This record gives sequence, structure tokens and C-alpha cells, in this order.
Amino acid sequence: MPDRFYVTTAISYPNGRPHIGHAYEAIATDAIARFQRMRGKEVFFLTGTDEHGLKMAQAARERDVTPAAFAEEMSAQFKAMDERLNISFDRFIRTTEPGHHKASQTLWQAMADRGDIYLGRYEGWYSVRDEAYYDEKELIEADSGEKLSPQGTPVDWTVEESWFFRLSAYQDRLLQHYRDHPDFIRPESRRNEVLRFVEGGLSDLSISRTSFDWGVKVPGSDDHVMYVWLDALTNYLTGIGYPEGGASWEQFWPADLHVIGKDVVRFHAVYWPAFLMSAGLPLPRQVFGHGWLLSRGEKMSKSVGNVVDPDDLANAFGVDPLRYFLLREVTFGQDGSYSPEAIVNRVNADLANSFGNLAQRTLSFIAKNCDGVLPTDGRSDPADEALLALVADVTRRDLPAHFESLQLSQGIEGWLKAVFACNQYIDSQAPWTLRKSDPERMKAVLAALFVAIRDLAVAIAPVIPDASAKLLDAMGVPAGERDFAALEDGGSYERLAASGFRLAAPAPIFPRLEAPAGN
Ligand code: ME8
Repeated sequence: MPDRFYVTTAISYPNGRPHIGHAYEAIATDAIARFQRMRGKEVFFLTGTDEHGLKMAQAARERDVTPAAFAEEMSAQFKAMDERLNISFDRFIRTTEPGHHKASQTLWQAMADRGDIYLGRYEGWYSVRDEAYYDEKELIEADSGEKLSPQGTPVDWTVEESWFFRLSAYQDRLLQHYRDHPDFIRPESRRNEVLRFVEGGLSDLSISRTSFDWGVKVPGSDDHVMYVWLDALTNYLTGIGYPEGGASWEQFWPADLHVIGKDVVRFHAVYWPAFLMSAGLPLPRQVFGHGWLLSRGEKMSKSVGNVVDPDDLANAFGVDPLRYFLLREVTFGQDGSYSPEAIVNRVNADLANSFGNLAQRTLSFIAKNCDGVLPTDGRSDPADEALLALVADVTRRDLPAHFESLQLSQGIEGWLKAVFACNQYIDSQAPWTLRKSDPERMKAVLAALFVAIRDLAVAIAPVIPDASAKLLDAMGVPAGERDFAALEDGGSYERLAASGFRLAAPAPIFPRLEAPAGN
């Protein structure tokens, strides 16, 4: 039975169009999901939209539409973004689905049955933008004297009857869990933040609202809707069949990895495990808080006018170049910055000039000078073995190890070094000279390059799936030989050569990008 891997993104608030931060999270999670599939795991990849709460209700009111109609229209845009970016999700969940309401109510009931929910009155600060409650001591003061949340968003003094969750009772159990599972929160800096927060003491959490009705109804308490984060977090259960159960539920819970941004770590690493402990459900294995994507080093905001639509970037640069740039340039876990120039420079240097050029030079040489027949029985040399050993180390060992530990940019960096080594090899071996002077050596050089390019194309597929597939199609690599196990198969080149496959003159996979006008 294959290993299972259940991975999720956060579910986005569809209160505006998707932005590049949403695209970044989807792309990174997709690379992880694709990587795990290529490792032979059975993967379930869940993503979707978080459609309840005051923020959504207010956004709908501003547009004079019902929250349900607004959510429907906007959620479709997030799904379209995922499809445009080649995100291989298994399910796109919407929290307005009736099944999700039922799941949230079942979880609530399990927490209530444990004696962890009681009726009280909330008096305190609430940020609609963050959909979060804050303690007075957490607030910061703006220059104007106005109180703001630690994220810099406005807060309102809120007083209303509310159901509470006994979060305070979970402080010790949470701390024990973090100690027993040092990888539960990654990277280390986020783990430390959470430890400090929980060690500072936990207040009980208000988990229902009465001042609006756009949400999941609290069981047996019809004038209350659930706090949007309680319902939102439950999506990770709903997505695989809770509360009915069934094969997906049995196989995939607990989740292996929740990929989220740094601003929502508290909800995932404190509230979520406490809810699950209360309901008697196993906890996810890891919460990874990635960094913030900045536009030329600045936070994106509508007022600054630097919010970029991922669709425009994909149209301008191509989907795979955009994916490559984001995963290569931003160290996963840290903040990163992007600009059109940075995308152009990185993609031209790494993909067009290095990997693309390597593939183009080699494959068109074989097409032209060997009639497309893959050369065999050449005279090999230690240089060939050295190159193939280096490529094998990167594609079979280093890149998988880095991706396994979510060091995505480091994995890609190692891959690029192997691409450079191939380009040095082709320059020093000069097959165009060997063609006349030593055709037997030329054959061995071309065969080594073909194998190296194939292995590099397979290993980078999680990052640039379309380009990798196009290249492997052109190279005649069978669909069943495009995973990490296939890289271990020493006989596949000889088999392909013996099959009568003929390489056609390849079309360039990575056209050079032009620097954007006006910059
Ligand atoms: O937080 N750079 O939704 P959301 C990188 N509905 N990541 C970013 C980003 C940026 N500039 N801006 C946002 C929510 N994100 C909740 C989640 S999960 C049960 C509920 C990330 O639409 C953000 O950190 O505000 C989050 O992980 C995701 O995008 C959705 O953000």
C-alpha cells in the first residue's frame, strides 16, 4: 500500500480578487504535492475558499449583493487562478457547502460534549480585517493615537453574548505537544513565536457571534453563528469526508502538512490543535508558516496601488517561469520580494540561458547530426561518469532531501548547479568538434548529456510541470518513467534507444523574456 500524504493550503477569503500572495502559497503547496506524488505517495491536496464572517458580509454589503452571491462569484475567481497556475488540487472546498456546515457543527458538538464550551459575554477588541480577537496588551498605537492590531489593522471594541471555548485549559497540553513534536511548527522562528505566545498564558476564546448571521449556525443556539475561524479550520476535516468518514477520511487524517502564511500561524498552531484535542481527534503532523511576498520590498496594499494580479503575471511571463521564479527566489519560510525585472533576469539566466540552452543545444545536435537516433556504444570516458554521478547525486539525493524538508529554493539551487555542470561539460567536450575528429567519443558525450537532461527535467517537474512534460515528451520518455523511482532505472536509456525512437528537432522550451516596457 503506498504511503499517504495529505497537504493543504489555507483557504482564502474571497473578499477581493486573488493576489500574488495567494498564488505563491498555491504554487509552493502544489510543488510539494507534485513532489510527493513523484515519490510514489498517494497524495490528497486540498485548497479552497473561506466564505463566512464579517469581512465577507461587509464586502458584499458594499457591493449591494448578498453574501452568498458575492462568495459564489469571487470563489470562482480563486478556482480559476488555481487552474491557470496549474495547481493540481484534489478538491477545492467552499465553506458555504452544506456538508461543511454539518462538519463544523459536528466538531462543535464534540467540543461541547467534552465540556469545553460555555456561554458568556465577549468584551474586547476585534479586527474584522484579520477576523481575530486581540488582548489589550497586544495592541499597538498608530501615530494618530488610534489603537491597531499587531498586524496594523483597525480594531473595534466589541461587546456581545458569545459562546466560549476553554482554550485556557489547553495551555499545558499544547506546550507538551510542541515539546514532544519539535517539527509541529516550522520554520523554527515561527515555532519560537508560538511558544512565547502560549507560555504567556491563554485566555478562553470567543467562538460565536450574534451581531450578524453570515456563518454556520451554532447547534441548539440559532441566534449565534460560529466564529469564522472555527468553521474555516474545520475545512481540513470536511475536505476528506468528516464527519461521515469513509475511505479518504480513514486514509488521510491526520493531515501531514498545513501550508499557511506567517500571519495565520496562531490560528493553526494554537487554536486548531486545541479544538482537535478537545474533540478527541489526532493532530496534524506539521504546520508550515511561509513568509510574506512583497512587491519591490514593500507590503502590497490597494492604497499604494502595488497589488498585482497573478493572472497578469502569468500572461506576461508564462506560468512555469512565474512558478520557477517564486520558488527559486524566495527562501521558503522567509519573506521575499518580486518585481518584473527580477522575474525576467532570473528566468532568462536560469531557464532560457542555462537549462533551456543545454536542452536545445543537445537535442537539436542529435536531431541534426545523428538523424534523431539516440547514440549508443560510444567510447566512454571518466568525464562522462563524473557528470552523470554529479547529476544523479542532485536528482536522486539532494533535491529530494531538500524538498522533503521543504527547503524548496535550496533544492532548486542544487539543481541549477548540476545544469551549470552540464553546460561546462558540453563546452569542454565540444561534441561539434568530436563529430569529425572522434565520432565514437561524440556518441558517448551525447548519450551522457541526454541522460543528464532527462534526469534534470524529471527532478524539476514539481516546479515547472508543463515545461518538464513538454521536454520529456520531445525526448520520448514514457509517461511511466517520470518519477523518482524511474531515475534509479539504469537501463531506460538503452531501452529507449533500442525502441526505434527518433528525436525530432526540438522547439525551444523557454523563450527569453523581454524586460517589461517602461522600467
Ligand atoms: O487568512 N504573501 O485568508 P487570506 C504571502 N481565510 N502569503 C500571503 C500574502 C502575501 N502577501 N497575503 C496573504 C486567510 N497570504 C484565512 C485562512 S485557513 C483555515 C483560513 C496568505 O485570503 C495568508 O497568510 O487572507 C494565508 O495563508 C493565505 O494567503 C490566505 O490568506
